[in-house]
Amino acid sequence: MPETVGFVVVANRLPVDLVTDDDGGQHWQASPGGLVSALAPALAGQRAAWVGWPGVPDAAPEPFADDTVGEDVTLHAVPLDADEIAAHYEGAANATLWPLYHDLVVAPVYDRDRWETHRAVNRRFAEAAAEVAAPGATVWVQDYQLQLVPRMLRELRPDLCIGFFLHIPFPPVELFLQLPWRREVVEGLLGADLVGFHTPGGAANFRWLAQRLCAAEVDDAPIGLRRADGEIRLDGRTTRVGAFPISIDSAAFARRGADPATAERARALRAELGDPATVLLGVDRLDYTKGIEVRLDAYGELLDGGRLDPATTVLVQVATPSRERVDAYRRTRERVERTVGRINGDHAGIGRPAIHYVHRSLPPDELAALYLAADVALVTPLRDGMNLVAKEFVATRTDDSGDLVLSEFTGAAEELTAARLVNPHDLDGVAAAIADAVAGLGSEDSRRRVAELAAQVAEHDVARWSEAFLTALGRPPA
Ligand code: ADQ
Repeated sequence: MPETVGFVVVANRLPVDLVTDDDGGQHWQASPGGLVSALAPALAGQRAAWVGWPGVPDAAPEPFADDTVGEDVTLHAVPLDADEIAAHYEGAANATLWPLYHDLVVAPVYDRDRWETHRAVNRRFAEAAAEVAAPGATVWVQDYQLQLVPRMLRELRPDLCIGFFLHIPFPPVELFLQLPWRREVVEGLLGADLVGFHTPGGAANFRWLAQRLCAAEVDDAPIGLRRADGEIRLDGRTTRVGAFPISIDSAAFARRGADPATAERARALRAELGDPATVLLGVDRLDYTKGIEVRLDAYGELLDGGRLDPATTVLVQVATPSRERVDAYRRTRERVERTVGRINGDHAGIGRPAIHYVHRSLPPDELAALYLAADVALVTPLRDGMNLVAKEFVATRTDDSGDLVLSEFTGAAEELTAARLVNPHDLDGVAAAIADAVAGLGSEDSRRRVAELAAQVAEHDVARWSEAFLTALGRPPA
């Protein structure tokens, strides 16, 4: 039996992935995504466990520790075989729930066999968590891949204090009702003591569904949570529901931004780009929800119409490879790359692209230098739970320069109201916002707004997010 601990994180992925080298050897490497930095403050200074999948088929190492999260956190691998990865991760999670929760940007696939496997995998995660949690422990379950875990875990271990946080949007009720397993998901989440969303709208949708699908009793009265939304009572238990907008380690980004080495690298990057007057920047996982094509099309139209000059303006689009085995992602990549090719074909000079497209992940220092080198960040998702790139961009810039074009359909837009907010479905509006941002660079208005954005992110950092959630959950202090 593994040693039990008082605080357990359950997430689809471990903080490290098992990577196979060219010579057949294997090593652990920090896994992609921001969950490690989001949970680091909550994990610090206590014995804890992290239950998750190691990122490759059939890996089943004994519990171990890794520097990524420190030696006090034991990592417990949940093994998945290739069929389970296809049915649960690529299927139910990323071909069903992901598009359903992101406004049906592509059509969700409703496949009964895949859901069956999804359920079995959720049970395996619940069993692994039940095994490492000490009596009365706090267990924090993360995200859309594991929505069935809270109830399964509650049945195994009624003594636990269970929290759940959804990192993606919780959809409008009309869309959610399409899901053949809608009641199972709502009941799954209601196994938690506290369910957190990025926005009050997500929490409100969930409460409505609990009432309608499970005949739960719902109480609107504020209950003392920060931006609380209420309580749901079902079968003699109470689940609290609230909005907890996630953030970043704002001070770490500001420190990197203020580091002379970052400024030096930013100058070098601009020089490598040909010292253009204006640098526009997009940074995303290559995902159809991120609206990469929206900003490319808007930029293309601005060049076509002569409103931006390709001789003095460049767009840098960094797109991390993501979910490349899922069809819709392969098609998105093809479309993005075709559009980049077309715009460069129409507008690039020899050796002087209008768009620099980078299809890989960048190390943190390089990303910070890009945030500094750019003038205007373009964050145009069709739907996004929060969007950390918008926050990272403003946190890195410590001199109030630059501007942020931000989709209204991100969680971030509810907090970063001083950004240039756009409807990503309105191409004219997006193009106008980009043109206005470029024309207004250095103006009193843009400096005031960027200062306001930076102050918002500095104050509401990720430590505050986890603290607010765990306090509302009632976790005993570490
Ligand atoms: P994601 O959809 O992955 O997260 P986002 O919030 O933007 O989206 O986070 C992406 C992270 O990856 C950022 O920290 C960014 O710096 C990093 N990143 C992106 N491209 C990169 C690149 N090329 N190189 C290096 N790093 C790169 C999900 C939800 C979001 C929610 C987060 C957190 O979809 O809405 O904000 O979880 O809850």
